[in-house]
Parts: sequence; structure tokens; C-alpha cells
Amino acid sequence: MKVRAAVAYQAGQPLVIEMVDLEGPKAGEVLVEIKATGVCHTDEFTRSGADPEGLFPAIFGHEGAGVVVEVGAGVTSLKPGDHVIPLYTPECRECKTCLSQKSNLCTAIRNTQGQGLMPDGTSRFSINGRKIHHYMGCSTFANFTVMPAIALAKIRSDAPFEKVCYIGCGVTTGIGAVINTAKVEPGANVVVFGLGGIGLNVIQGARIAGANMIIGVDINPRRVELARRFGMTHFVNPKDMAEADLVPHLVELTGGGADYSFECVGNTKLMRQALECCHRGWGVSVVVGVAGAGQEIATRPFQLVTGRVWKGTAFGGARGRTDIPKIVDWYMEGKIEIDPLITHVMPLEDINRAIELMHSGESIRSVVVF
Ligand code: NAD
Ligand code: AHE
Ligand code: ZN
Repeated sequence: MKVRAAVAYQAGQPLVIEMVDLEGPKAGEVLVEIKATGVCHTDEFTRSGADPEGLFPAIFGHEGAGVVVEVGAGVTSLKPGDHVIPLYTPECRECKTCLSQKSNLCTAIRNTQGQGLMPDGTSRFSINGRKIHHYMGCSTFANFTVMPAIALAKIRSDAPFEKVCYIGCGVTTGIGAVINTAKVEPGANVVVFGLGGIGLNVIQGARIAGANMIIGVDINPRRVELARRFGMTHFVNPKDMAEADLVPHLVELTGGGADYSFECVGNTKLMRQALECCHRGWGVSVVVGVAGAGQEIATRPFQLVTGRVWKGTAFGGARGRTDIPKIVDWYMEGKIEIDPLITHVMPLEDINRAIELMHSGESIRSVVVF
């Protein structure tokens, strides 16, 4: 079938809206009509060329919501008409990692997904006979996509697509980093670096977890109002001080160091500061941000010897098919807020504007509706 998609032909170039060919679902696969998709910083990270795994041409997008149109042979978990959220971290419930219950990093389709391909090693997207890569196994910047059934979470049918698409990455990553990865406890002091689409959800998660101080760190003061509404108690702008003074300032503010810190920018200098502002003996720092190709993190080993812990999280440690329907329920029951974070809504034709709004710091999340 012909579908409408934003195609990334080359790193650093704007996305191009095209009619592309999409093959139907093979065994174990599902054809999904995408109704809405968020634009996450990771899409832009790959478009820009900073992602060492970036492949072109490709159809990006991994924060979608839609409806099952057709299922391939052997698919029993889903049927046409089901509402779904695509999962860039699938949940096969059979691989060593899924069975371990120690991590959400299901390995069932990781190799082919990293090559921009479906599990059988081929792509369903093409244009004029030229292959187009899938992206993070999702490719939600298209009005239809094909996904493995293990990478789709079935959700309730009364949830609005243009809001719950954000649960496909940003909401779950931020809240999950707090609840699943860090396991923040009531009364903890938390520092969040980066108050964008992910960091504000970390703040929301910290508030739900009952944190005491929630300190936001960002160079964009326009983030303050919304961050406070989501639970931030203190704001620190690194531009107000010398770089070397930021960590001592945060340590002083928290009365000895953060119990938990989160890096939600993708900047390796901030990752170091996030670790080093943690409390001696027990502070845990979680890397959420994705750093560019070839970058490395550094600290004095003494920071770890003296009890600080450096961790990372992908998709907030969430097991998608199990956890995503619950997070959608939380939204529908008013336990979490999403609407104020979706600052811009646009048609697919304007998707390059979403990237501009991200860079200018005007948007938190832009959502494309089909
Ligand atoms: P975003 O662009 O919405 O937000 C980034 C924020 O960082 C902005 O508010 C910006 O002002 C702030 N910032 C930039 N430079 C800064 C600095 N030097 N000091 C302090 N603040 C600074 O991005 P996002 O969608 O929230 O994504 C954040 C990061 O998380 C990205 O690297 C993205 O790739 C990554 N991410 C990771 C996962 C995961 O599973 N680990 C999931 C989603 C996104
Ligand atoms: N390809 C990048 C890594 C990108 C990355 O870390 N992706 C996160 C999700 S970001 C969502 O916005 C992730 O889940 N990674 C786990 C995995 O298996 O890819 C690079 O630097 O190579
Ligand atoms: Zn994302």
C-alpha cells in the first residue's frame, strides 16, 4: 500500500514528506495505522547525524499511538481495531532478559532492529524500489507502519491518541527512571538536569514518589513555570555561576548531596556533574540522556569508591506490554499529567517545525497528528 511518511534521506537534512510503499505484515507482524506521534529528542539526535547507529534513508519516530489494521500469520495477541502503542523496547516474555525479570532490555529482535530491519532481515518500506530503513523498530513518522506483535502494547480504546502517544517514550522514560530504575523513596532529595520532554516527567515521577527537594537544572529559564507546576521545588541555572561552582552549589543546597540525580540532556559534562552532586556513601545518578557518537563519560574513581552509584536507563526500565497499559490508566484516572507538556500539535507536513521548536527551546513536546 501507499503511505504518507516523513523520510530522512541524509543526516543533517530536513525530513521530506513522501508517498512511500509499505508491504503488508508477515508472520508475527502487525499493520498499524498511526494516529499521532510525538517528536522526541532522540529522533533529532539520529537525524542530525550524532547517532553512531544512524541509518539512512529511514523513517524516524518512536513515540506513537494507533490502531491495528491487519495481523500477520500466527498473531494471537492482537486483532484489527485494537488500540496500541508501539514499543521500541519490545517484551517477548521468552528471552533470557525477559525471563530474568532483572531488565526490560528484551533481546528477541534487538539485532535486526538496530539494523533498521524487521526480524526477518528485510524492510517493509521502500520508495521507487529503493529500501527505506525502519527506525527503533517503530517508524511512527508514517500514517501506517508494520511492527512485530511483541513490540505493541494494547491499550484501552477511550484514551486520546494525541496525548497517550507520549507514553510511547517521554512519559514512561521519565517516570520509569524514577520508579523502576532509581526507586526513589519518600523524603529523598532529587536533582534533575534538563527540564525538557523527559526531565519534566522525571520531576513528575519524583513528586509521585514523595521526594522532598526536587531541584531542576536547566539553561532555559522558560522551563521554570511548568517545572514548578510538575513538582520542582528549586531551580538552578548553570549560566548564573562558573562551571566549577555548580556541583558545590547543588551539594550545599541538598545539605550534603543529592540522594538521586538524573541527567536528561545527553551532555557528558552534565553526566559527570550529575554523579558528583550525589551524596557521598549512597547517592545514585541515573543517565537518561543519549550522548553523541564517540563521546565518553569520565569521573575520578574516588567518586565511586566513596559510594556514589552510576546507572543508566532505557525506556525507564519499563516492560512495555505489561506496564504501558497501566501508565495509560494512570493518565486516564488523572494520576499523571500529560496535556500541559504537549505544547505544539501539527500535521505531518510541518514536522520540520517540530525540530526547530525543539532547538529554539520553545516546545516541550510537539505531537504530529495524522
Ligand atoms: P529536550 O530537547 O526536550 O530537553 C532537553 C533539555 O535540556 C532542554 O530543556 C534544554 O534547555 C536542556 N539543556 C540543554 N543543554 C543544557 C545544559 N548545558 N545544562 C542544562 N540543561 C541543558 O529533550 P528530551 O526529549 O527531554 O530528551 C532528553 C535526552 O534524553 C535526549 O538526550 C534524548 O535522546 C534522551 N532520551 C533518552 C531515553 C532513554 O530511554 N534513555 C528516552 C528518551 C529520550
Ligand atoms: N543508537 C544510540 C543509542 C540510542 C539509545 O540509547 N536509545 C535508547 C532509547 S532513546 C529513546 O528516546 C535505548 O532504549 N537504547 C537501548 C537499545 O537497546 O538501543 C547510540 O548511541 O548508539
Ligand atoms: Zn524517545
